[in-house]
Amino acid sequence: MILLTSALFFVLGHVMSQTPDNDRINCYPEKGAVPLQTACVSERGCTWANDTDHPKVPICHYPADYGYEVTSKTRTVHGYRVQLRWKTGQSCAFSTPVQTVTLDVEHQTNNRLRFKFYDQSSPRYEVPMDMPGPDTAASPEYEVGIPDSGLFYINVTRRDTGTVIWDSSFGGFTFADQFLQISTKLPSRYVYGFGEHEHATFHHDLNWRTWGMLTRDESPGPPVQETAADGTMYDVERNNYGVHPFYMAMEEDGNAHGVLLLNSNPQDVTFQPKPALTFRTIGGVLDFYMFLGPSPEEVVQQYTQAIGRPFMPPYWSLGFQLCRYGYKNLEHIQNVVDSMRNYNIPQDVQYADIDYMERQLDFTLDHTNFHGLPAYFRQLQDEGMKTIIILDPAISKNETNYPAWDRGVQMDVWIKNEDQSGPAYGKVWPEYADEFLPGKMENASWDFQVENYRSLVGFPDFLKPSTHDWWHEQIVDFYNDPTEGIRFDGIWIDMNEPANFIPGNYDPTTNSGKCGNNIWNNPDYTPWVMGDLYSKTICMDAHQEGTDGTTYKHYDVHNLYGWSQTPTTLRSARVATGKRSIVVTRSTFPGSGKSGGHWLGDNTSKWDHLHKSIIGMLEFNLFGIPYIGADICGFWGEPDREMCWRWMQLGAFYPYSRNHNQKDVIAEQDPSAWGPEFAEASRAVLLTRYRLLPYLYTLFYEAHTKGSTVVRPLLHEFRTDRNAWTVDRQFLWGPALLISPVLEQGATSVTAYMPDARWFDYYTDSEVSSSSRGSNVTIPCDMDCIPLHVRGGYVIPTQEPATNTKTSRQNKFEILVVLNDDESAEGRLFWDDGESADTIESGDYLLLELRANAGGFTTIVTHKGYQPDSTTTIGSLKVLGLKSTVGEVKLNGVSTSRYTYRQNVLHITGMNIDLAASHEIRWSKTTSAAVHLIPARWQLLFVFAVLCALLT
Ligand code: MIG
Repeated sequence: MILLTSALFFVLGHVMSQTPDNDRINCYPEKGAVPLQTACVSERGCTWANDTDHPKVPICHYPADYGYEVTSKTRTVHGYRVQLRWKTGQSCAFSTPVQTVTLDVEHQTNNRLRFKFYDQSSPRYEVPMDMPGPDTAASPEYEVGIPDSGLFYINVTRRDTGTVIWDSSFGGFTFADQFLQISTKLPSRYVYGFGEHEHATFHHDLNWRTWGMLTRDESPGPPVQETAADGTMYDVERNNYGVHPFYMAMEEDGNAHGVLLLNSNPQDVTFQPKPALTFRTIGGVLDFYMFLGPSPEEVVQQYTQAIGRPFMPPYWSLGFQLCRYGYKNLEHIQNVVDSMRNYNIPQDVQYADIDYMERQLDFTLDHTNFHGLPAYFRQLQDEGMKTIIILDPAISKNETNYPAWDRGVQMDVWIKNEDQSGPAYGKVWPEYADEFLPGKMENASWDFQVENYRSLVGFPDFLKPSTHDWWHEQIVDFYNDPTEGIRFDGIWIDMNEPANFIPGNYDPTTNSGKCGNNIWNNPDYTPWVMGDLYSKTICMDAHQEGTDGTTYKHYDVHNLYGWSQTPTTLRSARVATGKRSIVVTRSTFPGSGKSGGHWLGDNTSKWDHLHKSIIGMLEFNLFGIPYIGADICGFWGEPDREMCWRWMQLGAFYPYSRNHNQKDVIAEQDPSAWGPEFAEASRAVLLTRYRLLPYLYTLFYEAHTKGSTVVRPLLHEFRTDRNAWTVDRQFLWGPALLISPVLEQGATSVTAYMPDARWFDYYTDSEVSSSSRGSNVTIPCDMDCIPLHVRGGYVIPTQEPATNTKTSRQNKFEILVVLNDDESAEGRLFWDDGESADTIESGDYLLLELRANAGGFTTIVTHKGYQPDSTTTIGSLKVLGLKSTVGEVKLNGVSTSRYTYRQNVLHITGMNIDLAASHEIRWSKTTSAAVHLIPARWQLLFVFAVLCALLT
């Protein structure tokens, strides 16, 4: 390597830079920009260098000394306050740099660090989210480095290993009004998170990839093409429904940390192969929270401690759920439910999509096609099933006597236009009443329909307290209305990005959308999101209101729309139903997991979406939203039978297991629609799910109380195993159940990675050869198969299944003990009535510790606040992995003969012992086996001793 003495030099006509390719932070980051040398150097203050062949290395990049200088650094109670000054005369490509920026470093706890850049002299927008403040940090796991003077940078080192986990010593740090940027080096190439997007792999591709974050009604799929300034095409990754500026990164030694940028403005991140990461946002402040782990699981626990722990779902919501868009009438739903029952396929929940409404108006019923729906849903409930209805946020203004609109006006709930002269109108689903329709044309183009059929709608401002009252009133009234209403059990909230079918606010002159040309709608820098900021939504300059007279630009809070709707919807559903309820929301933000689950949106009935759904599921577990699943068998497009079959097998292991279909799809894709063989395969895999539900439910208890993941990436359990860092075609339920689904057409086997642990085949109880530990195995897998393995060291509570949870909950428990190499195992069972609200808070639950070793198994009741029905006992116990034979079994001190011991599997049946009591089950070896364990030279002595003992 040549020693460089100046910043630039020329070789063969190329402008060279001394900054290595992978250290170059792009100074022309805007979409479709064509960098110009003069502008780069004179307007942007950047370095021009075209000395690379790599098409993605930026030609125009920030000089290493671009940024702020430290003017003072003082100690504070919890850390430091640092004052920064924009370097004199430095250019900024986008908006106005804040001249004096304050950085507060807070050592919040030993494992949580916050550092926040803001403008002390002029308050800026900050996310209205309750985050915990500083607590004690007596011996922090991190150390923060900031120079006392000169060019500013910040680095963070993990104390006990010396690993630098954050290092912003790159050029380009900017804190301008509408362009805030900071870059950091990454400690490894293994980075996970950021959303919501469809990623091709769970670990990020760091080869110059940019991901925009702006909540948008956008189906997951491949990048879209947009046209650059010079007419060439470039790719933009799709920004999907939610926004999660959070990542977790591995360090080379298997430690992990997480970073949240608490910022809700439109933003993007760019990875480059240094490895490094650049954050760019166009408003708010740079408020970082760092979580030190050190295990990936601890990162998520610490992250959810800060943003809020996941809600506890009702037990029924872990059952199988069925939905489609385009049920034609009540009979259509009834036929599907009947057909499910005819095949005895488990089902807990039946949905109604917007079809049930009159002209897609919230809180109405289509009396022509769904007149009997409320009665039918009550009947299903009486039979032990549950129901979920959809609600969209946008409310039509073109109705007469429509309480949802009229009360909304009275209570002043609508998001307003910029000058606050009225609501910011859009057009979404709701249609005009027939008498207002200018000649309905069913086969008209989408644009024609939107222009001519669709009403103007207002968007409730869910940041505003009066909107919560209004929404609550509508939900409760609808629930209780004897003619119009539906007694749902849960609510599904859709279109809450918020989605709008016209670009921006309704403009009567064009009969379409339009936004004023200003810094909110057309900022200098538009992050890498599809289209304009306001495409598919309302204008960014729209006016919103918070508590105590706070006002917001939609620009700042657009990403919070679904986030602000979810908790209030859950509260209303709880009040209406008087029970624990559930909300499934399309748009999410950090903290959404406290009150909502999520489905991965409008996926496609294509094979690759099986794999993508696993990645999405793993990501949402990182985001603290473990109640997650994808539309089983796909939303768009006609499903293929084999694909749908395999998808039912995979989907049986989504925490949120729902088969859902699009309206125009002709095929029914529910598991009863494909004939008896398909039905039988779906029934079998769903029964396996139902058998495992006590374990899944307990994992949700742990997510709710400790913030653990439910669906867990392999790397969370095997963090020092590099192979596990990239596994995303398999996943775990908690620590103990490994799921290795078939994801390819025509496959008759699965290649599964078996991390270094003791594993048993769930179905056959046979042990996986110890030589396979830490390697790939090929598992033959016919159409009936989805490989499941249980892990040594864990006790898994299961229950005899049934076709819905109301019944299965009364069946006997079957405890599965899977011994580790040292013949120990442990686990837990959380159990309550499954549907009362706040049982954990009120203590109305049962918690059992389950422990086993070579000689026995105990259940210890550690919390006894619930007594199950007398039928719900522990019926059986199965112990895998014993190393010696069993000759005697004692149940609470009493010998029993109701057991078998075959091929190292002890199976004790007919136990029927009270679930809510502590028990001890002992087993011992037969004498001959015991003698076997004694070294040969002692055997004679042993026999002698036994004889003596017998004689005395
Ligand atoms: O514009 O309610 O993602 O699950 O079936 C489509 C109809 C509106 C989008 C949701 C989808 C739902 C559909 N909705």
